[in-house]
Amino acid sequence: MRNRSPNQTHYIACNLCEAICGLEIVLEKGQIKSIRGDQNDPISKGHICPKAVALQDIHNDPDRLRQPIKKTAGGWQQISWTQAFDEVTTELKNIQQRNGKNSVAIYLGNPTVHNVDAMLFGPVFYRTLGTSSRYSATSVDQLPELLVSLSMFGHNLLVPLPDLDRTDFHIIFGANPVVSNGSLMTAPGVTKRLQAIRGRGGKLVVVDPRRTETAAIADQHLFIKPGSDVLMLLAMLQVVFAEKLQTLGAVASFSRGLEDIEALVRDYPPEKVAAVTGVDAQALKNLVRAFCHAPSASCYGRFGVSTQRYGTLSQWLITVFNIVTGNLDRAGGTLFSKPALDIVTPIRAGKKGFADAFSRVRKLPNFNGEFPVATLAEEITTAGEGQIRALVTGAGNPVLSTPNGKQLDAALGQLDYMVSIDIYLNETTRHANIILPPLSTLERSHYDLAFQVLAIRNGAKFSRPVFRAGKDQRSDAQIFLELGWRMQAGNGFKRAAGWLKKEILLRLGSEWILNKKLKQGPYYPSHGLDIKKLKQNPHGIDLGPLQPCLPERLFSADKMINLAPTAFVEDLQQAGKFLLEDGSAPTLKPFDLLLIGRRDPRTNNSWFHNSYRMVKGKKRCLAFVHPQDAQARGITEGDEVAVRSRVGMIKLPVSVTTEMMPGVISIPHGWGHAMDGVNLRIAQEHAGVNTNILTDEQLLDSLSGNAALNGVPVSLHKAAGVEQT
Ligand SMILES: Nc1nc2c(c(=O)[nH]1)N[C@H]1C(S)=C(S)[C@@H](COP(=O)(O)OP(=O)(O)OC[C@H]3O[C@@H](n4cnc5c(=O)[nH]c(N)nc54)[C@H](O)[C@@H]3O)O[C@H]1N2
Ligand SMILES: Nc1nc2c(c(=O)[nH]1)N[C@H]1C(S)=C(S)[C@@H](COP(=O)(O)OP(=O)(O)OC[C@H]3O[C@@H](n4cnc5c(=O)[nH]c(N)nc54)[C@H](O)[C@@H]3O)O[C@H]1N2
Ligand code: SF4
Ligand SMILES: [Mo]
Repeated sequence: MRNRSPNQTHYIACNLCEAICGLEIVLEKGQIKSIRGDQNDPISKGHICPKAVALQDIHNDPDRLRQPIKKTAGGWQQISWTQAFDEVTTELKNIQQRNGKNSVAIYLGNPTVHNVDAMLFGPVFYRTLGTSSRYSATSVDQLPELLVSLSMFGHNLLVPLPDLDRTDFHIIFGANPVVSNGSLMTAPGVTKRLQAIRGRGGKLVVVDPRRTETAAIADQHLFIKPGSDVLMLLAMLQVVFAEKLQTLGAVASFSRGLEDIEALVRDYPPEKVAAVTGVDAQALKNLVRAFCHAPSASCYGRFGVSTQRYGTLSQWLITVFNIVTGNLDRAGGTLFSKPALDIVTPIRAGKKGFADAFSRVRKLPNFNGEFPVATLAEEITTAGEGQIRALVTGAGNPVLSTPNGKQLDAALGQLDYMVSIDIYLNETTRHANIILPPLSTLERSHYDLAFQVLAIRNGAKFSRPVFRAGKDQRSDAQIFLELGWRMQAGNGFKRAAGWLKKEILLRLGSEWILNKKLKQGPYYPSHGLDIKKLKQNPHGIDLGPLQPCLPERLFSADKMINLAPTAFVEDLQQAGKFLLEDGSAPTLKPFDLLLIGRRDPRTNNSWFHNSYRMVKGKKRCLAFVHPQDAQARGITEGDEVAVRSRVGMIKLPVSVTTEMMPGVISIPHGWGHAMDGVNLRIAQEHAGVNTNILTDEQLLDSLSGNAALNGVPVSLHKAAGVEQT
């Protein structure tokens, strides 16, 4: 129950990151007085991080756009929504008429999945735009996990989730949840949950090239050379089979391919891979034995694993490791969720979901209808049939978030037309002809369609808007539906039908759709769970721990788990030879260090630096290197250094620390705001540099085309005397 007047206190889910913590927001005279963790949220139980408090800065930010702006010879000008919609759709139509549908591309960024209106109504616009030139932040992030789930379980969203609250042994590869608050595992207050594993006598092990904040609360940390996880995982599986520890447990009767896995891993004993991975063979064996002998165990790998050259193979082997140790679909192992509103629905008939088409220039496979964003720049700059001439971005900042950012920045400058649906004039949207700004988080209602599916505990929550939007503002629903019907091709009748559909959907709104789908969901019969019920429970509803649900939940045509998908096996056979012969990513002179990334509690990818409380204090855009690597180059703490890769060079200050593995350098992403034409006044004063000037658009996960943002070969020098290129 609300303990204050509803006009004063609001309970909502924070939708900045995947933890979806409950917030308590107290207003006084229409202004935010406080933002705290909602103690009565049954799942987040009061957890909050520093970013949630900055939601008020985004809301109040004078630089945030509230009305459309148009680039003119005399600078940016505010225009009416009607003019903006007219001009945007006329231009896009003309370009498509002249050059074909695919000449207009679309890129969707991360906040899209944190936005229920964009999830529900965006597709109306994408459909009438009718382009196959689609890209998103998925291919600089979790594409490998999705591909593994599709190939093994039959659906990209059937991601096995670690049962953190009940597991007895947890291994983390390439994730830093203490800082990131978790990804592909919605687990608010994750630090406490991880500490609780140890509290109940369990073990926590972290495998990471940096001794991270998560490693600091673990029983054991193992350094691993970036990009070599695939070898470590092969060796872990080799030990399982060599020591006859394999068991399929509950999934035995509907799994196939166990013998294939056994044959594949035979050639990778721990001793053979140790020189490449840097992981001691005995330590690896002990780890596997302890994992197998624990009452329950879960192995989890995330961003650092996915964004490397063998991202898909590594994610596959992590899933296989969980399965062959008997830990899939059991309490304390890994499980699937049972969401109140299920977005795991059958894939469109006639589509495989992967490699249904290949990109024009580099022939990279598409996934779920999207091409890898690493190929976007060349699709814009390479002339010929199908060349991209115009771009729509929605909630994305690819200039700062995708590999070879400088190349993409230049390519965006060559477009005939660009429109951005975004709340800021930033590094990417400065290239737009028109920017259409939707509402801010606090001005819209919300239901977490995606993250309830990825939650380690089933739950449901509906958030009402904290603030009423101004009358000149437009919601995502209004923007996408308006663009959608205006792009509707065909004659008068078809367009009239499109207009009618828009009007109906606008009237019904997302609430009506959510309510309808909740009523079709599994908790309507048992809990009466609909929108009304959620509104009566503003703190959210706990629907209990994850439960075994296989084989019913499988989407594969034969209702089997495929342990050894052919494409993965073939890719491994090719990669394996190379990995053992040459080491992980080749560290050829002059590129003798491997670059990895780093997150920080007060960043949110690229777009949270215009809040003073998020940037004040010590500089955080620093390169971290091991003392040995610094000394060899005459570098000391605080020096300005030059880091160079095949594609670019950046200069930034260095911090020398033994938390790094020797041979590895770490630089955070999301910085680099000192670009002409950006209007983020605070961010520009704390600009930092863009590490994606170094990441290489040619360095990809071999199977999926996901960007290998980690393990990039670079060189390091003192900056003095190094020419800017
Ligand atoms: N080197 C390196 N690169 C990385 C990463 C890394 O770790 N290292 N991380 C990668 C990952 S995991 C991700 S997810 C991507 C993110 O990549 P992107 O999604 O491309 O970038 P973001 O920084 O999330 O930018 C979000 C954009 O949305 C806008 N925005 C914010 N809220 C809203 C809203 O409600 N509506 C609309 N329409 N716009 C909004 C912001 O102004 C900003 O322009 O970056 C990736 N890039
Ligand atoms: N504060 C904050 N929180 C965030 C975000 C943010 O920008 N700031 N972004 C959000 C988003 S969009 C996402 S996707 C999640 C990501 O959340 P996480 O998956 O937790 O990702 P990171 O925190 O980047 O941690 C990746 C780890 O991988 C390690 N690593 C790098 N290369 C390798 C390798 O080759 N092998 C192994 N084993 N490890 C490697 C890095 O050292 C790092 O510690 O975070 C979300 N939460
Ligand atoms: S952890 Fe994520 S969801 Fe929770 S308060 Fe912080 S940003 Fe919001
Ligand atoms: Mo992400």
